[in-house]
Amino acid sequence: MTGTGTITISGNTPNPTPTLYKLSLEFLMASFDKTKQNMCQQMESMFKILDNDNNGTISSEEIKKLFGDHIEDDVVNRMIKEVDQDDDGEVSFSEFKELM
Ligand SMILES: [Ca+2]
Ligand SMILES: [Ca+2]
Repeated sequence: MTGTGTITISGNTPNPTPTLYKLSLEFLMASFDKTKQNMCQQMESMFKILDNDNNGTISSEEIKKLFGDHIEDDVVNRMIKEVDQDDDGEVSFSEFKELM
């Protein structure tokens, strides 16, 4: 079989125009903002779950209550120390947010 041996490429290879690129970038940024907002809300509800007595801070007791026997005192204290910026032994919401 002796064909023509040529492969014809239909000339229109789509080139992303700068405008399109900019648009998709803006779209990406917009969806990123939404995700960020979602994450904030998730963190807030997570914080509320952890803050058992609703006093606005998470104490080691509250973390232990949540994890039960699955977590050692040492681990809990280390966790708190890492985020506890004002060194009061408890994690406030602003300290908690720094985790993310
Ligand atoms: Ca609390
Ligand atoms: Ca603190």
